Amino acid sequence: MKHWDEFLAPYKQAVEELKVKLKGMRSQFELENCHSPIEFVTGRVKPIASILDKANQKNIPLEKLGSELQDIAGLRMMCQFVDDIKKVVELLRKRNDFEIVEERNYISHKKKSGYRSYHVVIKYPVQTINGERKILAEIQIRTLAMNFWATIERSLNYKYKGQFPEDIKMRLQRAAEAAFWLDEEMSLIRSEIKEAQIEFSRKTDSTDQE
Ligand code: 0O2
Repeated sequence: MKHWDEFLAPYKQAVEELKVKLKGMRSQFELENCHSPIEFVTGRVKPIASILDKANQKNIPLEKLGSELQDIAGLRMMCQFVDDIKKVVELLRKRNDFEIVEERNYISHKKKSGYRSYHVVIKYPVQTINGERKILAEIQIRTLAMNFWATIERSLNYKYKGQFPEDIKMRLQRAAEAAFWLDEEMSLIRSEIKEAQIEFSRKTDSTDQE
């Protein structure tokens, strides 16, 4: 147990630090009174049982967990609109407090399950009393609709251990499509709002000049 505590300590520290940093990005948008592409941020250290399950599934020996399991430290950034995801990824790419080692785009290439999300794997330096340690962390960026679907699918997966009955499988596929269309509709409404705002500011400008 002490061994796990020691192993997980830098991951816990990284998750805490990254939550503060990523939530800080949202606060900065609020301060500037502009639309924040980040709705909320969550973070977790993978439970030991899940680490062992995944290591087993992927044939990862325990001594290679740190270098091969990328999501022991996991962060999620939720966005309102699909376009916001791109903005968040660009903001992450500009940061110099970590290095991006991999990006996986499950939005343009959704998973067979129907899962959509953008994954950014980073190498994050943690300062410890024994010096710096660089650890891997995974940031998942997704819309509220993608998150809703993934959360429900995850709990069903837990219940059925991945062996979904056919009717549930079909409903999940339909729900994934519904989540996709919800994102599409919201994006369209969003451009409507933008256009209305431009129109409104043009009108107020011209009345000011009269
Ligand atoms: P948890 O409970 O979130 O920790 P893989 O081989 O596909 O399992 P890999 O290669 O490690 O995964 O990387 P990937 O696919 O980029 O990231 C895996 C993580 O993405 C998962 O972690 C989930 O968080 C999420 N994810 C991927 N596919 C699905 C899916 O079909 N449904 C849901 N709900 N989430 C998914 P874990 O460890 O599986 O789970």
